[in-house]
Amino acid sequence: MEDYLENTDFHKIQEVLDRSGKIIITTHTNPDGDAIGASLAMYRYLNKRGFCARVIIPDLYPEFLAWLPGSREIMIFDQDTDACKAMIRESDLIICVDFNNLSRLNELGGFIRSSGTAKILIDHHLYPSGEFILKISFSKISSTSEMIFDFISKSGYKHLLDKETAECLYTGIATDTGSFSYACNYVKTYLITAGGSQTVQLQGGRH
Ligand SMILES: [Mn+2]
Repeated sequence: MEDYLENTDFHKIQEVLDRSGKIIITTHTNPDGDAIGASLAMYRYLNKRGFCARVIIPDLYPEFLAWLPGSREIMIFDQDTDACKAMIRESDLIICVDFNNLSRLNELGGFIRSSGTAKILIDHHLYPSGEFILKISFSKISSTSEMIFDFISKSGYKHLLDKETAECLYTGIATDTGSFSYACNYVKTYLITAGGSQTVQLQGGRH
């Protein structure tokens, strides 16, 4: 697979991150395994790097995702609206994962849109909206979770990928590929999910 991150705002996002402290990660309503897996993996990564990151989502995730490491620390906008709003007001940066338009977040999307905080996108759906100042948008990939793996690796922090982060990413990739039945035509997807962060080459070939 091409190093698609070079064709995105990847490097500019590194600069914005370096100037940020409090970071919100968010995803779409009725979140699936990729939405929650990608959010929690990013959450673990950023906190390990010393940022103060929180995940805020519009509504509750399904119970079968409650086992994912960090799920209990997710803030639910529907249930805890005032605290979520305060967090967003205080944040320096909002990272939007696994959706392409803030309208997918209902009331939370409206609040984020009207907030002055910079919004960046990491997502694999076509036709991202213009609401994000910087974007990593790439549709020829299994999942946002695979993109988060690539993002962390290319940032030079692959060593921060622990077992819990791998569980989040695996869940996301397995969800969006129907347990590896579609959208997974590249060897790299399998290498990542085989768990060998040491064995993964960023340049995988088609199988
Ligand atoms: Mn997805």
